[in-house]
Amino acid sequence: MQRILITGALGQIGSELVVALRERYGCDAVVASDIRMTPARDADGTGPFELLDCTDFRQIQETVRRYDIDTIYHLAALLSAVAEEKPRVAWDVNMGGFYKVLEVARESKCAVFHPSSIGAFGPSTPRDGTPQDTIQRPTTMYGVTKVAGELLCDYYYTRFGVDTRGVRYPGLISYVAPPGGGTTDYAVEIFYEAIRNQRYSCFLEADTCLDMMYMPDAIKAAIDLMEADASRLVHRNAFNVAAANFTPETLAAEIRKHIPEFVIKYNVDPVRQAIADSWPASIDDSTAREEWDWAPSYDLETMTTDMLENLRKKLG
Ligand code: NAD
Ligand code: AKB
Repeated sequence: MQRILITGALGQIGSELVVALRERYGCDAVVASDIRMTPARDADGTGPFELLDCTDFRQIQETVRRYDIDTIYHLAALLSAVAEEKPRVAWDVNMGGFYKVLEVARESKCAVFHPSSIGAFGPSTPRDGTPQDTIQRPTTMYGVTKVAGELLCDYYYTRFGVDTRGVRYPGLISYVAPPGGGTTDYAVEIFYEAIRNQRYSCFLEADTCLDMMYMPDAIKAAIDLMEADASRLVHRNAFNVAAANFTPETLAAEIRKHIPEFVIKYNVDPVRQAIADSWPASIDDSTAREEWDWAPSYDLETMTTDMLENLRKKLG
């Protein structure tokens, strides 16, 4: 029986991963945790929740022992834009926290899911159709922690046999919880503003092309990889996964099919633009398709339709 701990469970991914894992393995089998507790809710409120700072080794160790955890989905981290504002904190949380999670996993023989990012690439990486194995010299603190995290995963697997697995997510789009301060956040904000005000001021340039993914596919990727037949996994860590590929202008045009009066303007933030410019325009996810049958369900059209429908319900 799986007994799962999720760190950073109140964030954009965790808010939906907790629900999906509880549906699959039972409510009591999934312990949600975060450094904060919102007054209104503790994850989805249907199972155990712990206040847990992932930089505190003892807290992780005690929680894993108390609940007899065998699998950790480690989501606690600072995202790219926030990490550029606070590089020291980003190093402490993204690197220090992950190292401690891996140490507890080694000690208690837990499997670990680690979400890396397209941010693990940099300006010297091939920009189009970025391969699975390629140059990784990121120029952001976020990217530095993601590459180091990928390497640590490989190290803990080969040196200690810890069952580490991970994907490189593109920008994630969802309506349940807001994004946590990334460079791709525009692709979520745009939907809120399209419904509320029929206009949006975008902080990236009109033709900034990036890979994106709808949250149901991101959740599926995490669970499918953790359940994949280990004997087929050549890479194990940091699989490129992609679903949709577009610019702000293309996304605005797609939204306009549903909200014809929608207008997009541009007020470019140089910091986030520089981060986006250092990332691939598109990544090649054929290795994930070969090794664990990765296949997304949503493209730009189906994601936009579903996002607008659900966000309209949410916003009343
Ligand atoms: P998020 O910012 O929405 O959530 C992160 C959560 O971590 C927050 O709830 C925060 O309170 C918590 N947290 C922060 N510091 C903590 C600490 N010291 N101890 C415990 N919890 C702490 O992030 P997310 O979008 O859910 O991302 C989760 C993971 O997925 C991150 O590693 C991120 O880099 C990665 N990722 C996300 C995206 C995306 O588009 N959302 C894309 C690629 C990779
Ligand atoms: C960010 O923009 O920081 C994240 C990511 C792609 O890692 N959404």
